[in-house]
Amino acid sequence: MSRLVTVGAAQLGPIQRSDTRQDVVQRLLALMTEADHRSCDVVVFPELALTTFFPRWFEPDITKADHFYETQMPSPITQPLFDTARKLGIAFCLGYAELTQDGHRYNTQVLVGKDGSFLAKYRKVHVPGHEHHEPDRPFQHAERYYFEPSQDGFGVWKAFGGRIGMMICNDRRWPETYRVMGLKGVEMILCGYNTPLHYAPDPTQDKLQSFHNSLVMQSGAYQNGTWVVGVAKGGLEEGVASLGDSAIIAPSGEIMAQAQTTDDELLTHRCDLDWCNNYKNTLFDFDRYRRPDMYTSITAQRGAVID
Ligand code: CDT
Repeated sequence: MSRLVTVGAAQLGPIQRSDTRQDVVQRLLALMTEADHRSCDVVVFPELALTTFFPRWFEPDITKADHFYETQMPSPITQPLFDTARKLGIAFCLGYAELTQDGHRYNTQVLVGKDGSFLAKYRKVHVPGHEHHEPDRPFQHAERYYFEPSQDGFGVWKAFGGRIGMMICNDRRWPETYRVMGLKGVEMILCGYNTPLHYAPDPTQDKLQSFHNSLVMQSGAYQNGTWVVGVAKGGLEEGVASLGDSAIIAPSGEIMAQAQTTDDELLTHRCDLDWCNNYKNTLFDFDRYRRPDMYTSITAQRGAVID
């Protein structure tokens, strides 16, 4: 028996500051329509998919950036996404900046079901970058100013006949992200990202952006026996070049589909969730082979610690 989920990784090209939400929603709807033609069950959009990646600018009065955030989901502008999900019978996963009623700011991703109903919300745990203006950088990465890290941790939800998890961009670089979800039996992780090619704190990493992106998602998939769907907002956005390379990765760690452009592009794959068991029940049978007693405390280690 197979549990098949056809997933669409809906990569976006750049969103410029002058692009309206309505413009962007039209692009997302076009990708959903194409996903329908390609029989997708679920479409995954990138991190902060409704606006330009605004943490590249430092705005000392944060309230002047409020217009980049959503205060409700759906809103009158995003409602067509929910209506289209229901009409086409396609679920979607969408990243956006969230401003809550009580003034909290999160980097958020929602999962919406095939009937247009809300299934799950995830807020980014690993928030990278810096809190203060750093004028020597060619552009800012002030995510830690614009977003607070989530205290909710990593959820795994039952959907599409399997166990679905979510993570956002920098989360994908941390093995704990995958392992916490892996311990909850995750079978498909949905991840949106915005990754500038230039990393100001250590430019030697610039040429490795594509390699590191694949490295972390392929190893996270393999070591936890799960599908990983990584979806970029790529291309040249407000003068900043960002990585494309969206990919659908199997529990074997193999890339089954990968973006060829840094523009709006839909990649699809028919994912068999039962393939996860080939890894979860063998090499990565956690109950049989993991050694949590060896991981919980450094004092549990009998080996030498070299000063
Ligand atoms: N959006 C996001 O998390 N981007 C980071 C960029 C590197 S940290 C400045 C990433 O991990 O891809």
